[in-house]
Amino acid sequence: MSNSKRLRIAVQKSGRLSDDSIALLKAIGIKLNIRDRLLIAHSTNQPIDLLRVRDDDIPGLVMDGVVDLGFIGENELEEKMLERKAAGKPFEYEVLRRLDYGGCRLSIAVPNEMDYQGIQSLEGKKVATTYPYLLERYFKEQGINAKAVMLQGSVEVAPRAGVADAICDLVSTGATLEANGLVEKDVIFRSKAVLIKRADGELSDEKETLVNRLMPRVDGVLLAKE
Ligand code: PRT
Ligand code: ZN
Repeated sequence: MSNSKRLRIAVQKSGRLSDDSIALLKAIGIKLNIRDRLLIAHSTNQPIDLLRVRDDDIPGLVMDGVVDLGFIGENELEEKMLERKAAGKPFEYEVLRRLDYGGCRLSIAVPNEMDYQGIQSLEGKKVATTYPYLLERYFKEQGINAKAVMLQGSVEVAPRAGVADAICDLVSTGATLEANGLVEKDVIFRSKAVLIKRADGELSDEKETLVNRLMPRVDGVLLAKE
């Protein structure tokens, strides 16, 4: 549990959300001494520590109360929430702010040559994805009997490799789909980065005060960029 007196914030160590998240923390006046290989970074002017981890770990760290705040993509957050709910683990969190970076969509894409007449064309088919819970929820909502096949990487090559009939993956420009002979069909989830807080009511008064002092600064930075 996060019983340290210092506010603990989880950020992606190295990836698409890292630079913008660190830039936001710096823009709200938090001085950070980040050393590349270290898991922990201490602020030099605030009682704040950063935990630098893989993005996949961030929802769980917040939901288990190991950290107080976290920067995470809504896609990963929602997937992990569904996974933890199914496993009977704590899955609560509070969104403090939706941010202006990390934008992408989770979409179903099919091979160019497939005769796709809508989601019903996937009846009885296999769809490769890193987001099986989000995808199966969508299938259920649509009343489709299709199977989500979990792949941690290289999802876009699954149809060519004969592993699946279609894919469901994150898209931003669409260049990756095009390069792999795939066409985007159904957007199942739209995502941005969010700043979340543990929702178990365990933040000390000091930490709560600090968070309440920082949030108007976050709003100021977001507003200035509009
Ligand atoms: O190592 P770690 O586990 O921390 O990182 P990761 O490799 O899991 O994640 P990372 O850094 O790739 O992405 C982190 C988050 O950034 C995602 O969870 C999304 O919330 C967000 N994001 C925004 C994206 C994209 N845009 C994106 N385009 N994440 C991934 N992609 C990938 C996508 O999977 C596909 O392979 O980029 C490719 C498609 O891009 P386009 O431009 O060709 O469409
Ligand atoms: Zn990841």
